[in-house]
Amino acid sequence: MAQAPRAAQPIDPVLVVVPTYNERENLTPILQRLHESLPDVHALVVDDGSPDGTGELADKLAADDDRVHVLHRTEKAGLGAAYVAGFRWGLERDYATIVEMDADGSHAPEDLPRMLEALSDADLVLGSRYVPGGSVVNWPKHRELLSRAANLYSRLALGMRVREYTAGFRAYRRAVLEKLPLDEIASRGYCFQIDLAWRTVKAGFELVEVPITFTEREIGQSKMSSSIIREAMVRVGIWGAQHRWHQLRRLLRR
Ligand SMILES: Nc1nc2c(ncn2[C@@H]2O[C@H](COP(=O)(O)OP(=O)(O)O)[C@@H](O)[C@H]2O)c(=O)[nH]1
Ligand SMILES: [Mg+2]
Repeated sequence: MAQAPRAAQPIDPVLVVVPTYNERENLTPILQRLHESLPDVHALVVDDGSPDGTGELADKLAADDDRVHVLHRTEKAGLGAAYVAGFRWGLERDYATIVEMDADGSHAPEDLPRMLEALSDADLVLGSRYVPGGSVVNWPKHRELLSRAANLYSRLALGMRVREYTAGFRAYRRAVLEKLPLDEIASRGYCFQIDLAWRTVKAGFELVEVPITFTEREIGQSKMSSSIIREAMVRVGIWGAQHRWHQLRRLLRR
């Protein structure tokens, strides 16, 4: 059966997947803000056995609120694996849109209605810091430099017209996640975001970026590490080399 045109496909119901590792202090306020901003959306907390009790807190919040769900995983396996598990959970149910959002308050739920509106003309909406109107608040200079470098590197390697490949606040139409081979996604750390943006565009879906304000966390610790950076550099380098090789072969065949 032919797919209905995008505009005819529903955006609701919406599931917001929130991965957590040691975010006990941040979880209640972020879910509260989410539901103040969008009362009808559901949230799925994907906790990797946080030692600080985030998972138990999530269970309590879920017991009191039908809009909150929890997926417990036994060990810290990286952001990518947590999101893939969350996406599968959403796809097994009837959600039309699946959102990625951090638990630490860096992604403002108040920006989400605008992002969802932009889905009427797109299949994937990225909340971007680096498009006009986007901004960063309280981010240490070294983190901004690292992020800018990662995005420049990704642009040089992959050549897509995307300003923020690494955006971690984003909304997917269900059709995108149904089509992408979730089983094959091996990216564990933050290069998961680059991986999915790249696969989405290669699969022929429409990606748009809308400006957001990113505010560095006030409570808890970042899980960024040198192994996460190394993983991204190696994987993006390989994808870039493969992409350029295919381009060259196409050119030579002409
Ligand atoms: N479930 C799960 N969540 C994670 C993992 N690593 C990071 N997160 C969550 O992903 C979000 C972004 O991580 P964060 O450490 O704030 O990254 P930063 O903003 O780049 O410094 C937060 O909600 C974290 O709790 C992980 O291995 N498993
Ligand atoms: Mg953070």
